[in-house]
Amino acid sequence: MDAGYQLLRNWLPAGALEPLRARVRELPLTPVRAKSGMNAPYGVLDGRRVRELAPEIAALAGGPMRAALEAALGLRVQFMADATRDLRVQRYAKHEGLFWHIDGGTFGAVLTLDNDCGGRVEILNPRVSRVLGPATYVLFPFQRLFSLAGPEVLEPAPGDLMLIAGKRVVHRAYSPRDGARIVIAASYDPVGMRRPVVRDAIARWLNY
Ligand SMILES: O=C(O)CCC(=O)C(=O)O
Ligand SMILES: [Fe+2]
Repeated sequence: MDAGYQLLRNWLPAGALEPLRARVRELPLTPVRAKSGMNAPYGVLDGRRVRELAPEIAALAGGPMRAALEAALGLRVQFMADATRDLRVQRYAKHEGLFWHIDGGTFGAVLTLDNDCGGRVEILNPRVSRVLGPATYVLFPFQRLFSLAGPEVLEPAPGDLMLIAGKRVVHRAYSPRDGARIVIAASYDPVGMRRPVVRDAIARWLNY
């Protein structure tokens, strides 16, 4: 993953998409509201609730999605050791999404189930990300600056799996039109990695 990401088109076997999508559509996502311009709104169901309500989604993220990431990396990974943030179902309606950020987990796998809103992911290359990564915390009022840095723009279709070195490359999700993009997103660390204690505490305080 030299570019910091890989998009596996049509990763989900035909026949698996419809039932999974129907299952995810019935889950009760919680709206995340925009807090004083620090984030964009979107809907989310966190890892604890996903495991309670839809254990088969946790099995998908802990099994085949993880295996796809391991194959791409040539490295063993496990869920990030945080049962709230390691797995989410996320829904971005028109003008919703995630501001430019880097992830808490080292790697991510994001399976798109619905995308009828032109929903996209934009990713800055690793070189630019090295410079701008730390600035995601202070430049959140100036989102346009990141967009000027020439991101790769992906428009994942239902069934596509995106693998991303989410802590290394600055990225965002955005839905420009009516409709919604719905994803299963999971975060992983290399097996045996120690989590940064202080950074995790701050992330939990900011996110939930
Ligand atoms: O929706 C996506 O494709 C990206 C999600 C993401 O960046 C995240 O959950 O951290
Ligand atoms: Fe992310």
